[in-house]
Amino acid sequence: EKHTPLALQRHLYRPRCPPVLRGAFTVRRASSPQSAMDHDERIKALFPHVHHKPIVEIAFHDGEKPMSIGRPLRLGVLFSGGPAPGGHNVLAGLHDFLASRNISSSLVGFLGGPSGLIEGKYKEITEETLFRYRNQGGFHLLGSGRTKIETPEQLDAAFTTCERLQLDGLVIVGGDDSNTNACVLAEYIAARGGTTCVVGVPKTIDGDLRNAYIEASFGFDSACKLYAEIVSNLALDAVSAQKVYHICRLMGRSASHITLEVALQTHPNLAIISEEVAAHKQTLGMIVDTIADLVCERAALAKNYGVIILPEGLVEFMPDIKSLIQELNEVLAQAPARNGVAAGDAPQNPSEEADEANALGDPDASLVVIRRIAQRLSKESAELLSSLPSAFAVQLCMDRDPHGNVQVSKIESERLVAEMVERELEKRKQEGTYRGKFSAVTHFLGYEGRCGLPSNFDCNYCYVLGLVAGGLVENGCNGYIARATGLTQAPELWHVGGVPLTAMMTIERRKGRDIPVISKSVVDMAGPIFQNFKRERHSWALSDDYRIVGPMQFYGDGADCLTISMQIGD
Ligand code: FBP
Repeated sequence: EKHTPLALQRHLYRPRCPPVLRGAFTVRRASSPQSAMDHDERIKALFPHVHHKPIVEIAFHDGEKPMSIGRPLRLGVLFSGGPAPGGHNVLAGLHDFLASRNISSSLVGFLGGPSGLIEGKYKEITEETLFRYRNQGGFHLLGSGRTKIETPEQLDAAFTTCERLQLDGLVIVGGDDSNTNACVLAEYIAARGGTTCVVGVPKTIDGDLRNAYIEASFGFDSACKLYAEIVSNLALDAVSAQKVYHICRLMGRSASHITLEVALQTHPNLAIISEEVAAHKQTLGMIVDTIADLVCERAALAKNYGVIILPEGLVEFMPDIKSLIQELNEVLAQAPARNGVAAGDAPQNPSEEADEANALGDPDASLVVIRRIAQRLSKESAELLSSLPSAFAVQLCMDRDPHGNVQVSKIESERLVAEMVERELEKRKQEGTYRGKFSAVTHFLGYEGRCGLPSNFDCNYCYVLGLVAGGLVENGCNGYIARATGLTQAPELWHVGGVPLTAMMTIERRKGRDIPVISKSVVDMAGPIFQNFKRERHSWALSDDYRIVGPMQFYGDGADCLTISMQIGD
């Protein structure tokens, strides 16, 4: 197989890491036992075996003691949740750690995410299987999934697999929920007298697994660089052709870190940040007005083009849409939602009626059903539903998950906003307050950001996290997450070690139950990253101060540059 010079360069890239990880190292205590972020007593009661442990750090092996070869270890690893660039380098780090300590060690990868562990589906990871995946994007060597390990049956099945395969360690590569699950599993295994040590690795492009202990999740740096490249290309298109507004929705369901970072990198005319929308209780109408005002102001300067970015999770942060969704969930969940039509029976309730209209693909029937659903909503929500472009009303009422809930991530908020702005501008035209031309092209920048080539940073970071996770397992750090700190410095200067997962936990009420969770970090509006954006954004609105970032660099100047928000920190 012939490789391009870049492909070859990536295959041969040797991740940089702190020198301590290159030789035999020890893991030592670096703090007193850590309390949970909040609700310490409740967390203690839930995790008696893994709570109140100290932070640990990796340090040079004490030179006076003889260097020892590690005992052979058998390790399992799985990817959980959405892919993020760099995941394969976690496997590479784990593999190389094991190989460096004892060549009789082995690494198994569970297929398709946590379900692979539950069902005992795995494959051995050897240098031969791994070498083509080093420094490459995707999670496809193993696959990933969103199954959770939380019910008694799932926990028991996971435990059984660990016992059957005699795993010394299990490394779970995931986001906040997956690491919460990792902690639950660590506790469960310890309580049953198992010896498998569960260790987490912080992953997610969304960047919302970040707290006092974890500086960054892997994947964020690469995904933002790719999205920024695309947004700045669209900005160049806008200013060149001078005829359209590019409206882009960027991934990140719960937090707007990606949108904020891409805004800082590319200087769009407008960037909407969900956390600010929620804080200022901005309704859909207010957001539509903000965009329409911008379009009018730019039109007055003869600029009928521009770039607007918004986060994937926006709809859930607008108070009016949020209440509408909550009400719809209640009305539509009156009967189990199903795909397709009730066999033979006449529709019984809104949920079934919606299914039927949807299955028939009849837009008029759908609208009749939506009108009927609206009758069961509060006055405000009914009015909002009927004011939405019909495609969105249909999307809200008909596209539901297996629990009957509205699938918020499927809502094309960029199209919703574009259509409503168009309507608003038409109104202003009639009133004589606007005379420009508005044409919007919408984009969703999502999945393409999760599997691209990892940046040098993510290659290094993931490899280091893999090595560290191996070290944590070897030292029996059950219920820990691997970490590296000082990430704005050169990798050779990073500090590495582990933090007990319970130290990052609190209790939150979700779906009517109090449960232990690792909280998602959302954009801190008082923090330096948002404040920096707030200071700058006004100058981006009318001027075309687009920053054209170009493709991610892998060598030469700028190749090791971090995303702006990681450089500023919160
Ligand atoms: P993770 O938190 O699992 O890393 O996934 C993040 C994400 O990429 C979000 O940005 C997005 O909302 C979601 O995954 C989409 O997930 P799915 O693959 O299930 O459509």
